[in-house]
Amino acid sequence: MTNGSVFTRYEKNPLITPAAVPGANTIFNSAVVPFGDKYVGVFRVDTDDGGCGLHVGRSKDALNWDIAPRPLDIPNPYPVLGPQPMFGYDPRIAEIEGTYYVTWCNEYHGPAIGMAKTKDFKAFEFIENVLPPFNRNAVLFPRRFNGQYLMFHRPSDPGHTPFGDIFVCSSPDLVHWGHHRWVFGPRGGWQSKKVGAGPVPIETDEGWLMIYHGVKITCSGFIYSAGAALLDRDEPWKVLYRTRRYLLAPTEYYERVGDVPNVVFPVATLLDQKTGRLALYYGCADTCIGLAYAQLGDVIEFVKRNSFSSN
Ligand code: BMA
Repeated sequence: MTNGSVFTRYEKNPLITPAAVPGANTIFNSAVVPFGDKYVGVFRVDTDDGGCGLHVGRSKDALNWDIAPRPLDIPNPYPVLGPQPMFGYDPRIAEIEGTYYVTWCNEYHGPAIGMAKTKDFKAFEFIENVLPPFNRNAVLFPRRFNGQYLMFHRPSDPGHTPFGDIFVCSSPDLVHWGHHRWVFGPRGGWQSKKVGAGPVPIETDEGWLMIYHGVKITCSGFIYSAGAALLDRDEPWKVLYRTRRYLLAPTEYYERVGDVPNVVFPVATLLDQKTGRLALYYGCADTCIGLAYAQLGDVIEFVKRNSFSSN
Protein backbone atom coordinates (compact mmCIF):
# COMPACT_ATOMS: atom_id res chain seq x y z
CA MET A 1 0.00 0.00 0.00
CA THR A 2 1.42 3.39 -0.90
CA ASN A 3 0.08 6.84 -0.24
CA GLY A 4 0.49 9.13 -3.21
CA SER A 5 2.40 12.37 -3.50
CA VAL A 6 5.37 13.17 -5.66
CA PHE A 7 7.66 10.68 -3.93
CA THR A 8 8.06 7.09 -5.10
CA ARG A 9 9.57 4.59 -2.72
CA TYR A 10 12.66 2.64 -3.82
CA GLU A 11 11.45 -0.75 -4.97
CA LYS A 12 13.92 -2.60 -2.74
CA ASN A 13 12.98 -0.77 0.47
CA PRO A 14 13.93 -1.00 3.21
CA LEU A 15 17.29 0.11 1.88
CA ILE A 16 19.30 -0.66 5.04
CA THR A 17 18.34 -3.01 7.85
CA PRO A 18 20.06 -3.94 11.12
CA ALA A 19 21.72 -6.84 9.27
CA ALA A 20 24.17 -4.21 7.92
CA VAL A 21 25.96 -3.91 11.29
CA PRO A 22 26.97 -6.77 13.58
CA GLY A 23 25.22 -6.47 16.93
CA ALA A 24 22.74 -3.87 15.70
CA ASN A 25 19.25 -3.88 17.10
CA THR A 26 18.15 -1.16 14.69
CA ILE A 27 19.63 1.27 12.15
CA PHE A 28 17.57 4.33 11.21
CA ASN A 29 17.48 8.19 11.16
CA SER A 30 20.80 8.48 9.32
CA ALA A 31 22.50 11.16 7.21
CA VAL A 32 24.28 10.75 3.87
CA VAL A 33 26.23 13.17 1.65
CA PRO A 34 28.13 13.06 -1.65
CA PHE A 35 31.87 12.72 -1.04
CA GLY A 36 34.16 13.03 -4.08
CA ASP A 37 32.72 10.60 -6.62
CA LYS A 38 31.30 8.44 -3.82
CA TYR A 39 29.05 8.86 -0.78
CA VAL A 40 29.52 8.83 2.97
CA GLY A 41 27.05 8.73 5.79
CA VAL A 42 26.74 8.93 9.55
CA PHE A 43 24.32 6.26 10.68
CA ARG A 44 22.35 5.93 13.87
CA VAL A 45 22.85 2.40 15.17
CA ASP A 46 21.15 1.14 18.32
CA THR A 47 22.94 -1.98 19.51
CA ASP A 48 21.85 -5.18 21.19
CA ASP A 49 23.36 -4.01 24.51
CA GLY A 50 21.09 -0.95 24.52
CA GLY A 51 23.73 1.46 23.20
CA CYS A 52 23.04 4.12 20.65
CA GLY A 53 25.90 5.47 18.55
CA LEU A 54 26.95 7.08 15.29
CA HIS A 55 28.68 4.88 12.72
CA VAL A 56 30.40 6.07 9.54
CA GLY A 57 29.32 4.36 6.32
CA ARG A 58 30.67 4.51 2.79
CA SER A 59 29.12 3.72 -0.56
CA LYS A 60 29.96 3.88 -4.26
CA ASP A 61 26.35 4.13 -5.43
CA ALA A 62 24.43 5.48 -2.39
CA LEU A 63 22.49 2.20 -2.33
CA ASN A 64 24.97 -0.40 -1.08
CA TRP A 65 26.58 0.75 2.14
CA ASP A 66 29.58 -0.48 4.05
CA ILE A 67 28.96 0.61 7.64
CA ALA A 68 31.66 0.62 10.33
CA PRO A 69 31.01 -2.00 13.01
CA ARG A 70 32.19 0.38 15.77
CA PRO A 71 30.67 3.76 16.66
CA LEU A 72 32.56 7.00 16.27
CA ASP A 73 34.67 7.98 19.24
CA ILE A 74 35.41 11.67 18.76
CA PRO A 75 38.21 13.07 20.97
CA ASN A 76 36.59 15.41 23.43
CA PRO A 77 38.54 18.46 24.60
CA TYR A 78 35.89 19.20 27.24
CA PRO A 79 35.74 16.14 29.53
CA VAL A 80 33.04 17.87 31.57
CA LEU A 81 30.71 17.18 28.65
CA GLY A 82 31.20 13.44 28.85
CA PRO A 83 32.09 11.10 25.99
CA GLN A 84 31.21 12.47 22.57
CA PRO A 85 29.40 10.97 20.78
CA MET A 86 29.47 7.37 21.95
CA PHE A 87 25.86 8.04 22.79
CA GLY A 88 24.37 9.92 19.88
CA TYR A 89 21.35 9.84 17.66
CA ASP A 90 19.60 11.49 14.72
CA PRO A 91 22.72 12.91 13.00
CA ARG A 92 22.63 15.44 10.18
CA ILE A 93 25.59 16.32 7.93
CA ALA A 94 26.05 19.72 6.27
CA GLU A 95 28.91 20.55 3.92
CA ILE A 96 29.95 24.18 4.29
CA GLU A 97 32.91 25.51 2.32
CA GLY A 98 34.51 22.08 1.94
CA THR A 99 34.17 20.99 5.58
CA TYR A 100 31.54 18.53 6.78
CA TYR A 101 29.71 19.38 9.98
CA VAL A 102 27.82 16.73 11.89
CA THR A 103 25.10 17.71 14.35
CA TRP A 104 23.42 15.11 16.52
CA CYS A 105 21.43 14.69 19.66
CA ASN A 106 23.32 13.47 22.73
CA GLU A 107 22.48 13.04 26.38
CA TYR A 108 24.15 15.82 28.34
CA HIS A 109 21.73 16.06 31.27
CA GLY A 110 18.99 15.51 28.72
CA PRO A 111 18.85 15.78 24.94
CA ALA A 112 21.44 18.37 23.85
CA ILE A 113 22.98 19.14 20.47
CA GLY A 114 26.57 18.14 19.75
CA MET A 115 28.57 19.33 16.76
CA ALA A 116 31.78 18.04 15.17
CA LYS A 117 33.61 18.65 11.94
CA THR A 118 35.58 16.51 9.53
CA LYS A 119 37.11 16.71 6.11
CA ASP A 120 37.58 13.00 5.47
CA PHE A 121 35.15 11.16 7.79
CA LYS A 122 38.19 9.57 9.46
CA ALA A 123 39.39 12.35 11.79
CA PHE A 124 36.60 14.22 13.56
CA GLU A 125 37.04 17.31 15.70
CA PHE A 126 34.46 17.97 18.38
CA ILE A 127 33.30 21.60 18.32
CA GLU A 128 30.95 21.94 21.29
CA ASN A 129 27.58 21.07 22.64
CA VAL A 130 26.13 23.95 20.70
CA LEU A 131 22.68 23.86 22.30
CA PRO A 132 21.97 22.77 25.88
CA PRO A 133 19.10 20.51 26.91
CA PHE A 134 16.39 20.20 25.97
CA ASN A 135 16.72 20.32 22.24
CA ARG A 136 16.52 18.08 19.17
CA ASN A 137 16.69 18.23 15.37
CA ALA A 138 19.53 20.69 14.84
CA VAL A 139 20.19 21.14 11.13
CA LEU A 140 22.77 23.52 9.64
CA PHE A 141 22.24 25.50 6.46
CA PRO A 142 24.83 24.61 3.80
CA ARG A 143 26.16 28.16 3.45
CA ARG A 144 26.72 31.29 5.49
CA PHE A 145 24.47 34.34 5.40
CA ASN A 146 26.52 37.56 5.54
CA GLY A 147 29.23 35.62 7.33
CA GLN A 148 26.86 34.01 9.84
CA TYR A 149 26.11 30.29 10.11
CA LEU A 150 22.44 29.40 10.42
CA MET A 151 20.88 26.40 12.11
CA PHE A 152 17.37 25.07 12.65
CA HIS A 153 16.57 23.56 16.03
CA ARG A 154 13.62 22.44 18.07
CA PRO A 155 13.38 23.01 21.82
CA SER A 156 11.99 19.88 23.45
CA ASP A 157 11.72 18.07 26.78
CA PRO A 158 13.63 15.13 28.33
CA GLY A 159 11.08 12.62 27.09
CA HIS A 160 9.01 12.11 24.01
CA THR A 161 7.98 15.77 23.78
CA PRO A 162 4.27 16.29 23.06
CA PHE A 163 5.03 19.75 21.57
CA GLY A 164 7.61 21.26 19.26
CA ASP A 165 8.18 24.30 17.06
CA ILE A 166 11.03 24.91 14.63
CA PHE A 167 13.38 27.83 15.30
CA VAL A 168 16.39 29.14 13.40
CA CYS A 169 19.43 30.75 15.04
CA SER A 170 22.75 32.17 13.89
CA SER A 171 26.39 32.10 14.90
CA PRO A 172 29.58 33.85 13.82
CA ASP A 173 31.80 30.89 14.78
CA LEU A 174 29.60 27.75 15.10
CA VAL A 175 30.11 27.81 18.89
CA HIS A 176 28.05 30.76 20.09
CA TRP A 177 24.44 30.67 18.90
CA GLY A 178 21.82 33.39 19.24
CA HIS A 179 19.28 35.51 17.35
CA HIS A 180 16.71 32.74 17.68
CA ARG A 181 13.77 33.21 15.32
CA TRP A 182 10.56 31.22 15.26
CA VAL A 183 9.97 29.54 11.89
CA PHE A 184 6.76 27.59 12.40
CA GLY A 185 4.91 25.28 14.75
CA PRO A 186 2.33 22.50 14.55
CA ARG A 187 -0.81 22.87 12.44
CA GLY A 188 -3.79 20.60 11.88
CA GLY A 189 -3.88 16.93 10.96
CA TRP A 190 -0.65 14.97 10.41
CA GLN A 191 1.47 17.80 11.89
CA SER A 192 -0.80 18.82 14.75
CA LYS A 193 1.44 17.83 17.69
CA LYS A 194 5.00 18.81 16.79
CA VAL A 195 7.30 19.55 13.88
CA GLY A 196 11.08 19.30 13.43
CA ALA A 197 13.59 20.04 10.69
CA GLY A 198 14.67 17.10 8.54
CA PRO A 199 17.45 17.14 5.93
CA VAL A 200 19.81 20.07 5.30
CA PRO A 201 17.67 22.58 3.36
CA ILE A 202 18.16 22.93 -0.40
CA GLU A 203 18.57 26.36 -1.94
CA THR A 204 16.35 26.82 -5.00
CA ASP A 205 15.19 29.78 -7.09
CA GLU A 206 11.92 29.60 -5.17
CA GLY A 207 13.53 29.76 -1.72
CA TRP A 208 14.94 27.17 0.68
CA LEU A 209 13.24 23.82 0.35
CA MET A 210 13.00 22.45 3.85
CA ILE A 211 11.69 18.93 4.31
CA TYR A 212 10.50 18.39 7.86
CA HIS A 213 8.71 15.86 10.03
CA GLY A 214 5.29 16.47 11.47
CA VAL A 215 3.70 14.44 14.24
CA LYS A 216 0.16 13.76 15.28
CA ILE A 217 -1.02 11.93 18.39
CA THR A 218 -3.48 9.06 18.36
CA CYS A 219 -4.87 6.88 21.16
CA SER A 220 -1.98 4.47 20.55
CA GLY A 221 0.85 6.95 20.13
CA PHE A 222 2.57 9.32 17.72
CA ILE A 223 2.52 9.11 13.92
CA TYR A 224 5.51 10.73 12.17
CA SER A 225 5.15 11.93 8.56
CA ALA A 226 7.15 14.15 6.21
CA GLY A 227 6.13 17.47 4.68
CA ALA A 228 8.01 20.44 3.25
CA ALA A 229 8.16 24.22 3.31
CA LEU A 230 9.67 26.91 1.13
CA LEU A 231 11.46 29.58 3.14
CA ASP A 232 12.71 33.01 2.16
CA ARG A 233 16.25 32.84 0.73
CA ASP A 234 17.67 35.68 2.81
CA GLU A 235 15.49 35.50 5.92
CA PRO A 236 14.62 31.82 6.21
CA TRP A 237 12.41 32.31 9.27
CA LYS A 238 9.91 33.73 6.76
CA VAL A 239 7.71 30.90 5.51
CA LEU A 240 6.57 31.32 1.89
CA TYR A 241 4.73 28.01 1.59
CA ARG A 242 4.19 25.03 3.82
CA THR A 243 2.46 21.78 2.98
CA ARG A 244 -1.03 21.17 4.26
CA ARG A 245 -0.80 17.64 2.83
CA TYR A 246 2.07 15.36 3.77
CA LEU A 247 4.67 14.24 1.25
CA LEU A 248 5.27 10.84 2.81
CA ALA A 249 3.49 9.10 5.68
CA PRO A 250 3.86 5.59 7.12
CA THR A 251 1.92 3.12 5.02
CA GLU A 252 4.41 0.34 4.21
CA TYR A 253 4.93 -2.58 6.56
CA TYR A 254 8.48 -1.47 7.48
CA GLU A 255 7.21 2.05 8.24
CA ARG A 256 4.27 0.78 10.24
CA VAL A 257 5.97 -1.97 12.25
CA GLY A 258 9.19 -1.71 14.26
CA ASP A 259 10.61 -0.55 17.58
CA VAL A 260 8.46 2.58 17.28
CA PRO A 261 5.54 1.99 14.91
CA ASN A 262 4.28 4.48 12.34
CA VAL A 263 7.40 6.57 11.82
CA VAL A 264 8.67 8.19 8.62
CA PHE A 265 11.55 10.41 9.77
CA PRO A 266 13.26 12.34 6.91
CA VAL A 267 16.97 12.99 7.54
CA ALA A 268 18.93 13.48 4.31
CA THR A 269 18.62 14.14 0.60
CA LEU A 270 20.92 13.62 -2.37
CA LEU A 271 20.19 15.80 -5.37
CA ASP A 272 21.30 14.72 -8.84
CA GLN A 273 21.95 18.12 -10.40
CA LYS A 274 21.86 16.71 -13.95
CA THR A 275 18.44 15.09 -13.77
CA GLY A 276 16.87 17.02 -10.88
CA ARG A 277 16.16 13.75 -9.09
CA LEU A 278 15.98 14.06 -5.34
CA ALA A 279 16.66 10.98 -3.19
CA LEU A 280 15.21 11.17 0.31
CA TYR A 281 16.68 8.97 3.08
CA TYR A 282 14.38 8.46 6.01
CA GLY A 283 14.11 6.40 9.17
CA CYS A 284 11.35 3.78 9.18
CA ALA A 285 9.61 2.83 12.44
CA ASP A 286 12.88 3.46 14.36
CA THR A 287 14.17 0.19 12.90
CA CYS A 288 15.49 0.54 9.35
CA ILE A 289 16.21 3.06 6.58
CA GLY A 290 13.99 3.82 3.60
CA LEU A 291 14.65 5.67 0.36
CA ALA A 292 12.19 7.54 -1.86
CA TYR A 293 12.65 9.54 -5.04
CA ALA A 294 11.03 12.63 -6.51
CA GLN A 295 11.87 15.32 -9.02
CA LEU A 296 12.95 18.46 -7.19
CA GLY A 297 10.69 20.57 -9.41
CA ASP A 298 7.72 18.35 -8.60
CA VAL A 299 8.35 18.70 -4.85
CA ILE A 300 8.47 22.49 -5.17
CA GLU A 301 5.24 22.48 -7.20
CA PHE A 302 3.60 20.19 -4.66
CA VAL A 303 4.56 22.51 -1.81
CA LYS A 304 3.23 25.55 -3.65
CA ARG A 305 -0.02 23.87 -4.68
CA ASN A 306 -0.78 22.20 -1.33
CA SER A 307 0.11 24.94 1.07
CA PHE A 308 -1.90 26.60 3.81
CA SER A 309 -3.22 29.95 2.70
CA SER A 310 -1.43 31.55 5.65
CA ASN A 311 1.22 30.36 8.07
C1 BMA B 1 11.99 11.33 18.18
C2 BMA B 1 13.42 10.90 18.10
C3 BMA B 1 13.62 10.11 16.84
C4 BMA B 1 12.59 9.03 16.66
C5 BMA B 1 11.21 9.57 16.86
C6 BMA B 1 10.15 8.50 16.81
O1 BMA B 1 11.74 12.00 19.39
O2 BMA B 1 13.76 10.09 19.20
O3 BMA B 1 14.87 9.49 16.91
O4 BMA B 1 12.64 8.52 15.35
O5 BMA B 1 11.13 10.22 18.11
O6 BMA B 1 10.37 7.55 17.83
